[in-house]
Amino acid sequence: MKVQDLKHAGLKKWVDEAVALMTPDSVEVCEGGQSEYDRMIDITVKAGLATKLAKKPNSYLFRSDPSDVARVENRTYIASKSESDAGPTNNWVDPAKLKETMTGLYKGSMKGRTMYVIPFSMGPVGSDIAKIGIEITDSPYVVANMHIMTRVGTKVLDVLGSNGFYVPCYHSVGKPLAAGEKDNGKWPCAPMDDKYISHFPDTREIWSYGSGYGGNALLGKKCLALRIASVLARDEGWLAEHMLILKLTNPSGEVKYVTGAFPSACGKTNLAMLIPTLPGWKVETVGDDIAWMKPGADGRLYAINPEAGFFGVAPGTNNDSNFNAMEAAAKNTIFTNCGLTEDGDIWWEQIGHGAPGKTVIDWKGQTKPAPQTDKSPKGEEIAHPNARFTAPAKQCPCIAKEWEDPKGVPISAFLFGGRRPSTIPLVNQAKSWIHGVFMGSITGSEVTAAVISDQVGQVRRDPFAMLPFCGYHMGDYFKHWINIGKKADADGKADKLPKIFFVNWFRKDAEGKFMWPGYGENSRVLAWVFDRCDGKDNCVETPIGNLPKPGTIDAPKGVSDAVMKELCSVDIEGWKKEIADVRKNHYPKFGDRMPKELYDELDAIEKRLGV
Ligand code: GTP
Ligand code: SPV
Ligand code: MN
Repeated sequence: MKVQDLKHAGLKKWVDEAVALMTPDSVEVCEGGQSEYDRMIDITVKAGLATKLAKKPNSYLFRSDPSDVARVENRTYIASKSESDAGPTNNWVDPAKLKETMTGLYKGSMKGRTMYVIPFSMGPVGSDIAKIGIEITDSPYVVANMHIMTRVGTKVLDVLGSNGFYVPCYHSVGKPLAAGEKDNGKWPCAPMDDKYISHFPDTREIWSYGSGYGGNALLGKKCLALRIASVLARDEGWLAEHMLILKLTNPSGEVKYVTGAFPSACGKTNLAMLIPTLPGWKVETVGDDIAWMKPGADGRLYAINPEAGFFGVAPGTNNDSNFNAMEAAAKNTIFTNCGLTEDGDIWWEQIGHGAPGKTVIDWKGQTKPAPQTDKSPKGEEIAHPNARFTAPAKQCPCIAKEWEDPKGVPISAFLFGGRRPSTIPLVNQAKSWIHGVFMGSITGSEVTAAVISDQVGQVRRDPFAMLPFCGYHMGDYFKHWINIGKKADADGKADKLPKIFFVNWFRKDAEGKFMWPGYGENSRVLAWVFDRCDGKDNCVETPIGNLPKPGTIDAPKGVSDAVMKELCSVDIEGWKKEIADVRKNHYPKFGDRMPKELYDELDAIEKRLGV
């Protein structure tokens, strides 16, 4: 479709301005559909950027530039009008200044390339909860990924009409081509210091430059569905969260919907697609990364998955740990930074087997001896630790039938968690909504390879798993959560809100081994949560919250009763240290925007712990 055929006058003007600034060789409005997807892939194959996989139908492998393998938090900006609105956890630059700098970078940045204008819907097209974005990009890789991750095309323009609201999103890889120059197999991107992932919350705009990687370039995902949507949610009274959504059915056929907020690469996709080891239980997937939730007339929170695909972590995924993800990614899938086997298949660490043949090509394009097992020494991985698959959600064998229901699904429980080698128990139920908000606010986790950072492996506070994704002041975000509880109270519907739990699959023993087997065995915790929501007598009250009564979670094979006891008890000394750190280093960061209610919770837990 041509730009002059756009019916929305504001949109047409915005595209014309972008064309004048970025000077692409040609412009194309994406219509969606298989032939457009195939054409995008074909362009990348011809440019030497993608390899067709002989072993997986209609699937392709891309290798990015080594500098462009994950989100870049220190190049990510929340450019609100006032610095204080961005808060202490976001990078801030004056929006006018940032636009000036980036306009300089965008000038001529699409020379030698085609500009694609992608109309996309986050959420089912036309749903009341859905939001429309328009992404301008010079990357056919981005167009193809957006086709899988969002709903793209003319049908979105039809809903937008001639004056509808959309979030304008600029994206350029920042690598113009000189006359006759081609990518020639080299992933286009800009040097690190020229990369910018910028958000303008007051005007609801996104400007991304210099990176082609997922979270930096597929702008519907973290940029729109979390950073901008969190601001819309604050203003409109709903929640935009970094949460999976799952449907849990017990052996009697009763259903509850549960969400889980864990930081990047901490197990959302795996929990969302879990195959229970507990007989008779069933888990189905509604979403694996992002949840948008609105209060219904009945006082319950209804969640939709705004995405249409999975952008999942490849390493660690195998037929035992996540069979459903392997199936989802068995065809029509884009792989990024995985290894390539001699027979034309992907390979990664912990895929469950060594690589066939004599050699593999690693994520940097180097030929290496084929690994005999599925492990590689640290630093010598064949797949990048943040290698990803982009797979259509509808291909997932355990996708819930209601996953595209525009009304959303009513949530019974929120799980918060992270990678904590010590202190934090396997599962712990908050005593109340406000206690749950307190627990969400102090969440900590080891930093993973999902972000380019020298902190990888260190524990950092990641409140609500939203540290890199909250588009405004985190103190105000805590207040927003408190207000959801207050409003429910005022309406006499507090009992309709989800119950809040804290989980930790990542406790380690003295030898550094995981004490809990995780994956399918996490169903034991889900079952306990399910029963807790029904008020079953399966918990004991402790100073930190409600923990499982001994015997109410059966130990999985290989886990001794002593280990089970350790996982489900309160480490008083560890908690005293934890709380002291919150008091000294965490809460003071938020200054006078830190809600008093959470300081009251801090006082109360100190008292219970005997501080
Ligand atoms: P993002 O897509 O970055 O938001 O990640 P995510 O939260 O969806 O994480 P994902 O489920 O992809 O898991 C990340 C890594 O953690 C993978 O290597 C998994 O194999 C591993 N993992 C997931 N669940 C568990 C678990 O229960 N125990 C252990 N030990 N590892 C897990
Ligand atoms: C994450 O980092 O939380 C992801 C991958 O889900 S990305 O799309 O890059 O944000
Ligand atoms: Mn994520």
